[in-house]
Amino acid sequence: MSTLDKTTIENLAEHLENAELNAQAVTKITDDYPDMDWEDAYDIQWEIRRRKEARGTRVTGLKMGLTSWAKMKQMGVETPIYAFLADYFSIDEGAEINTSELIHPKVEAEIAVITNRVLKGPGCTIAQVMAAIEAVVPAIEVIDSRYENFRFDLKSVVADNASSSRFITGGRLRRIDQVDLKTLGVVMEKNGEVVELGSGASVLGHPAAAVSMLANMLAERGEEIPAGTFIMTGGVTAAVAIEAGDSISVRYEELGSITINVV
Ligand code: OOG
Ligand code: MG
Repeated sequence: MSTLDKTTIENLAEHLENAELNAQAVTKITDDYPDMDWEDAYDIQWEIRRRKEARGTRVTGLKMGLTSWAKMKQMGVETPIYAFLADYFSIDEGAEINTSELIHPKVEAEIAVITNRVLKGPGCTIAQVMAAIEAVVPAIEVIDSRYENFRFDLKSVVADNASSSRFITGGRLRRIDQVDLKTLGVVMEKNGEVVELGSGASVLGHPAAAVSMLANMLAERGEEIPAGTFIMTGGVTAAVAIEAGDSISVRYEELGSITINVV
């Protein structure tokens, strides 16, 4: 059930997208619309997606967020959410993260997958997801909430496309039978020092569970995960703030490493 009318959804989408494109923080939208509900929040996110696609931007992937306890605890929320990834979010490994384009970026170590068949809920299972994983890929996500001080509630962050901003893939690709997604270890280093570590099981007990949850959440809107979709399953550990001059390196068991330099 939505509570906001179409014009308000469109205005809020424009407002949040402008905050992203201009790298300018705004107050969280639930301050002005305290009664907005989940459907409103996703309506705003889908309207931002529609706006970008209408301008020729391509959606090149999907993500789940707030799937690990470390992330939930850090942000003070307990429900996973989904969002979309646009073509210009992708940065090649070796390229730099430019903080002048961002508000207050943080990095997350993520396990990503690429699927090879449609995944459709309701009732999508971990087993169906595992059978549909063509490749397991390491990723670093750069999140950048458009809200002041990176403070928000769930509805505000859903509307803000789950803070999505940039992501980097690299390392080495593996087939699903070459890794154990649960025990897959992840170590994040900032300027040569270990700052966060975890394993795949930190993500909803099994990273594939994040993908089945995504299929089941999309089904509520009559949507599915198309074959060939790149999906980030959510930060394994808490997110780490970055600033110009930092170097971030994440090592993934069996998947190599990804290093990014922040300028
Ligand atoms: C929301 C996005 C969370 C993840 O991997 O958990 C996310 C946020 O924390 O700003 O991308
Ligand atoms: Mg993330």
